Amino acid sequence: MIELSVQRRGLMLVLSSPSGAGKTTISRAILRAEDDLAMSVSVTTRAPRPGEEEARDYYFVSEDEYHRMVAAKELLEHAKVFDNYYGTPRAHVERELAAGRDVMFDIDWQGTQQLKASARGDLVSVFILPPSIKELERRLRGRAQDTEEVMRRRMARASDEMSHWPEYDYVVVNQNVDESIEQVKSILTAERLRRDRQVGLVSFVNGMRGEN
Ligand SMILES: Nc1nc2c(ncn2[C@@H]2O[C@H](COP(=O)(O)OP(=O)(O)O)[C@@H](O)[C@H]2O)c(=O)[nH]1
Ligand SMILES: [Mg+2]
Repeated sequence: MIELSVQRRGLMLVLSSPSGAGKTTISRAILRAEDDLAMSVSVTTRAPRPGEEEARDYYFVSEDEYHRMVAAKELLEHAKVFDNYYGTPRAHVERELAAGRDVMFDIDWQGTQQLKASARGDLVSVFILPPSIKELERRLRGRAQDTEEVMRRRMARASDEMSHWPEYDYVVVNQNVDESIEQVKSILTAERLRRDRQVGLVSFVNGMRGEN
């Protein structure tokens, strides 16, 4: 049996959320479950946290290197988030999309706006909200041994980031992580089936009609 597949245009799946809403857990699970989906690994000038790995979590770069990449237009989008610089290396994303694979991004609202401006038709954006502010605070506390002052700043940032939800195509409230994973997978499945992304449809259907 030959495997039939209609040639498809790769899409860009953006996940944004305030820190602590569960985005990393969700994106890792989706990456494991989905074929034809690559993760965009960003560059950042912030220091690696314990447990973070070069090239898996981020490419950790100096500020000089970051500014060089910006000037050389090697970043598809870039932004200062809180106290550090972040950006999406362009070459990897373009290679994956050209090969018909989808690419997932964990970027903030500033980066999402830039991608929207440069690639609206290929972009699918999802905002992940925590189920409540209490739960967000609990998750942020669980993760670090921060002082009260640092904790207050993290909550204020989360609140700022959260205000950007209306700029996204989809919103998932992460009450139950397994359910949220299924919901994001459903978004991906539906978006892959959009008529205008299935660029091989004309020849596919013409081929069938010509066979009669
Ligand atoms: N615009 C943009 N934002 C990014 C990029 N990489 C990560 N971010 C965002 O920067 C923020 C801080 O990320 P991180 O330092 O990993 O801390 P986190 O809040 O614990 O996830 C998050 O909102 C990320 O989505 C990037 O390449 N571009
Ligand atoms: Mg992160």
